[in-house]
Amino acid sequence: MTTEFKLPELGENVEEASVAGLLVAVGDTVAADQPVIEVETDKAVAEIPVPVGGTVTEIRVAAGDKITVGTVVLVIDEEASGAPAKAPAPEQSPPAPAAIPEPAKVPASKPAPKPEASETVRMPRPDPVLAAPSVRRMAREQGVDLREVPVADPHRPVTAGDLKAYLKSLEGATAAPEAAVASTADEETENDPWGAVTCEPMNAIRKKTAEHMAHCWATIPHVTQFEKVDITGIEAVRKKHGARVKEAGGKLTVTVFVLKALAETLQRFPRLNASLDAEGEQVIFKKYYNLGVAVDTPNGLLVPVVRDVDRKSLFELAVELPALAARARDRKLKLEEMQGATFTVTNLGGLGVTSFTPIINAPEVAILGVSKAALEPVFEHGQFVPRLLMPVSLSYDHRVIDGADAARFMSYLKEVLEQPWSLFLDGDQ
Ligand code: CAO
Repeated sequence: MTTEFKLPELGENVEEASVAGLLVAVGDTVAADQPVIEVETDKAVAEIPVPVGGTVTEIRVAAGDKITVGTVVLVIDEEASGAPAKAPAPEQSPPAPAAIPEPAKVPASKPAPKPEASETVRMPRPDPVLAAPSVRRMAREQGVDLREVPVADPHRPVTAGDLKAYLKSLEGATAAPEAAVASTADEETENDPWGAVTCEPMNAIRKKTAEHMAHCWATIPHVTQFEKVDITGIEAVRKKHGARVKEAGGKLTVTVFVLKALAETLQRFPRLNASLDAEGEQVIFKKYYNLGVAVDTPNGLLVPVVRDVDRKSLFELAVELPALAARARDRKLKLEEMQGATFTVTNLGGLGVTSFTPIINAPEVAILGVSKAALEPVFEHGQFVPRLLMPVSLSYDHRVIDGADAARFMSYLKEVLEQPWSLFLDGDQ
């Protein structure tokens, strides 16, 4: 049975996305829930999994395409699941061996010589040639210029099948394609004029992060203010109630308190819960408190959003945050879970960082960085006492927020974080 896999709903008001990359090729066997395509909206990059397993028999989109919800992305033959790769449909077929020019034998790690000219390779090719990241990587590791891989239709992406056929034609050895696939796990060592280097292609998340960070850094006049917050009281509440939260599947970490305190502080200082319109002429004040939380994942930085933090109890947040972070790390986030933030918090304290200047996540106008809490002697009532102090840093957009606004915001946030929290574990503030 064949199943057409269509682009699913991506989130509220998101109808269109561009294809950032294809993670499979025709002939690949996929499992249910395996990500097969990376899509990008103006806010995020996400990998979209297929609901069923089988063999990919057709791919109907290419990297760079703009597609809408409901577009058929690829076709899966469910019965062929686990079976050897099936021949692609005729119109998608890689060129038959006869169409491949007679190759010269070359070592797999050396750049391949250009094949003899043929009808197939002479056709105009888009530049850069379309291909999934996995195919590009395989080509790079085999020293193959993708423009040299013969394809029947130059406007569809070069598939792993095309590349394997080309490699096979070059090497004349049946083991070559398998060797090519296996070697994709290794990094290729090259030399620049000063020594050995290895190259790693940036994945879609990394590319999006790079682009977004460069935009934020270059366009927002940042100022960062620093403060130290006494979280000795928070630590006591964490110790007292941590086990209860753990039983409910949550984790009562300091980030949870910071989220709650931020929601309270942002209500008092609406200028920091705002954005600047595209023309830079209006400040848009948000009446909701959705807080982005930077999560460090094996694939790069992701910023899922905890919604309506002002309406949730500490307890609820302590259950929601680790689940959200786990979904981010397992690549299970939906696009809409990364959209709609009004302010972002980034906590590097758990990683031992003692201070840093976070970059504002546009279109937001401020971000709070949290660093590592440590016991410090504090002079109180004529003597030094040990207190747990946590450094925080607020970066703000100086077009919208003045230094004095930010100072008042920080001072209030400190006050909220230093309040007796145990009163609020279950209830809303
Ligand atoms: N000071 C001291 N200890 C801290 C701390 C801080 N500021 N923040 C967290 N910790 C501790 C926690 O208490 C926990 O210790 P225990 O397990 O002993 O209780 C440990 O560090 C790990 O915390 P956590 O990561 O499980 O939970 P969290 O709620 O504090 O953080 C999250 C959640 C998602 C923010 C975090 O896991 C994460 O990914 N941080 C990295 C964010 C990041 O990459 N930012 C950079 C963005 S710009 O590149």
